[in-house]
Amino acid sequence: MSTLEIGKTPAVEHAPPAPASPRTTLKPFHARDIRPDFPILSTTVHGKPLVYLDNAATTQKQRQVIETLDRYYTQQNANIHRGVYTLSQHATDLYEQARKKIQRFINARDSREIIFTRSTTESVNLVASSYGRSRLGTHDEILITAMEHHSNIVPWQIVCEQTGATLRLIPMDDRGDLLLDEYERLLSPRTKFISLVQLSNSLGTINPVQEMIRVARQKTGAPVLIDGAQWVAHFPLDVQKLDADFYAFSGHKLFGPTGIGVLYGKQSLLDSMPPYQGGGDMISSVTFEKTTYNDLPYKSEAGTPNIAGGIGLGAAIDYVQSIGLERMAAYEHELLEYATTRLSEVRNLRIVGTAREKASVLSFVLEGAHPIHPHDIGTILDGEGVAVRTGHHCCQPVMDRFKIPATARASIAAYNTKEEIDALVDAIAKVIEFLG
Ligand code: C6P
Repeated sequence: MSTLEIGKTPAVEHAPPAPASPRTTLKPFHARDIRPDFPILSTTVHGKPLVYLDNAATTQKQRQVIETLDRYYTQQNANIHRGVYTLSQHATDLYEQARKKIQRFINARDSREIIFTRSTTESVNLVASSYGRSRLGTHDEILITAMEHHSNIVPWQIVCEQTGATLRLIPMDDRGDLLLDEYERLLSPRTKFISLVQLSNSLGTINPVQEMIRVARQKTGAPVLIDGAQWVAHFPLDVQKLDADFYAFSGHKLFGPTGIGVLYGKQSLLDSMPPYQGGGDMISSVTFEKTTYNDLPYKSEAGTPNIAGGIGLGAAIDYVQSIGLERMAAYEHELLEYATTRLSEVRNLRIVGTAREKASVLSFVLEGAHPIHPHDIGTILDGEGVAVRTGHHCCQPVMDRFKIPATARASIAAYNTKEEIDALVDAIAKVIEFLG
């Protein structure tokens, strides 16, 4: 029953987050403790149980998030920051509570430092457009790594085209580890912005971004943005300890809804930046002669936002915190080691990305006398119910660096199991049997 009772606040958003289920508080963590919370994981594909190993693309959603979205649209939907009526004020409260949950989740100093965006992509574009275009010029350099996702390359290329700044690359070795000596060498008074991926979606490399920020502080005054798209679902995050100036991530890779993302920014920087977009909500007053802007965070959030998405992301964060990211990370580490060992045993399979510190991602190619194209691998795996991503993973320069057109990529989340890794390996054996 979904009768709307205005004024009667659903308990879930106002009470402190309850554990997702009593099972999840048991230690040590195992995937079976949370799998029942994800309805899609018990479905079938081509008559086979779904083995979902494309978590770097997007994670599956748990009942708590699905129910939060359902409740929002059936009982709570109204536009926010606009209405004096109860429903609008309640929706506003829920949305702003979600912002505070995110603040606590990443340990930001102030909830005004949390900007809702559409995605990691939009978060990077916001900083590139607003900070990049207004502050950078000819002779300035922007530093990124050689393993960035396109969304942390192209916005900076656009800034370079518009301002005359130059894009510089921190190279990596054949394992997919950054060359940190080169990084230090590249840092100079010309460096005016640094944008680094924390966990590579194509190689699985964990970059030592805290140390890289520390070194940057010694050598330049350049702000540092961290692309945390892949990090947030796997490890705890403390933006103050990290000392990042900006941090970008997407809700949908953190068990939350699509279409909602976050940009964290230090307040002083966000305050000093011109607005990214103009429109409703981001203004304080408008006349045809002059417009003054709203305070943070609203200055950076023009127009009606993804209200349900923000509230749904809050529910996803409640869920993850009720389990504990440290416990999930320990389990995932063990699973990644198991998967690495099992895949390494497959004849003619080469793992692309063997960095010292890795998480979640296993990219591979099948070589030998008859190399098999990753798309063919993906198609046959799909027939076995195994979902992996194939292609360049929005990292074409990484493919060029490793002189390959594409990889097949399995990426794990906390709900994956060793049995699913075995199913992946069995399905790869079928690929080799058919096409090898
Ligand atoms: N990577 C993948 O399959 P969006 O699309 O804005 O939510 O996230 C962009 C993005 C930025 N940085 C990194 C490191 C990423 O992995 C991604 C998204 C997905 O690998 C989709 S291309």
